[in-house]
Amino acid sequence: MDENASTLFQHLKSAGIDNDLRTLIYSFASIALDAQHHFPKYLRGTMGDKNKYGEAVAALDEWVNGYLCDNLVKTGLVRKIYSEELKEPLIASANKKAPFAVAMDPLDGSSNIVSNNAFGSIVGVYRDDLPQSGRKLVAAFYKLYGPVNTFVYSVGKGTHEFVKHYDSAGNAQFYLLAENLKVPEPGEVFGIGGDPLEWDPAFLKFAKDLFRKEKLKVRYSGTFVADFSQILHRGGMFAYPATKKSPHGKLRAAYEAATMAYIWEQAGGASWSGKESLLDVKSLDVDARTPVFLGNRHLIEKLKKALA
Ligand code: AFP
Repeated sequence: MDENASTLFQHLKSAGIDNDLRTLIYSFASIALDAQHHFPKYLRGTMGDKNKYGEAVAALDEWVNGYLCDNLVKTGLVRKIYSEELKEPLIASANKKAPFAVAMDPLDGSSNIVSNNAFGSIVGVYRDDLPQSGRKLVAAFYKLYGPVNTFVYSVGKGTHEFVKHYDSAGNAQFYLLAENLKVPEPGEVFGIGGDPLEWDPAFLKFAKDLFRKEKLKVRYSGTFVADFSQILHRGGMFAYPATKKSPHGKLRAAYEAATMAYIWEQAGGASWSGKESLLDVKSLDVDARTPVFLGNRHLIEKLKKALA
């Protein structure tokens, strides 16, 4: 890492965004850093309840959601939080006039907790209330809790990546790792979720061609943020398509897909839901799922033809 690299704070200061948005992004990055110190206490166990998708809730899911919500409210900048782990949106009654509504997946990839593989937190920031399409995002960011901790954000002026490291006083900071990341061409890896036996035959044929003709290699971790980081750095495609059993796919449009598509398109990639860019998906149901395809532009063009 370049020891003179700018910090996230400095980078946001020169990003030409208003003070509130800058403070929210910086605060979230700090909150997520603090949260991680507590992870060892919550690595085992599940809560009795299922979440609104009928999935088991890990102890860490529940704790991270609570910690992020409480601390986002404390910033005074968020009036409403929509979370994958909340049955109803959280209305911050003390912040009624606050500028932002937030959609988040507090702990993306919870099946990886027990095996100590990477997982993350995904946050999309809106000025207008949800439901909204991703076109209305004013900021999108994620934290990847991996072998090192990275934080990636976009405010519509490129996609920038930071890494946690320590300043000379021993305080943790995020330092700039890569500015204006661009999806590498021609693309190297393919992260694919779901059961191939359940895929639409047209998609299965397309997927085979990505191996045969495009020579992509498989990379799949079961954490969207981690698989996204692979394609952001290597190019290629991430897909979680519709299946016979799940015609809308698995990933959540507002909590995962739109936010990551924003970051991806800002890095020069293209996204697709099977019908439109993931940034155009607008459902009246904030909890809706969507098929997800993120890829190098030429791969998404091929996909559109394959699925037409
Ligand atoms: P959680 O946010 O509930 O942990 O969901 C993880 C996820 O939505 C996404 O991160 C992965 O890409 C996908 O599910 C993994 O699903 P499979 O276990 O079906 O591969």
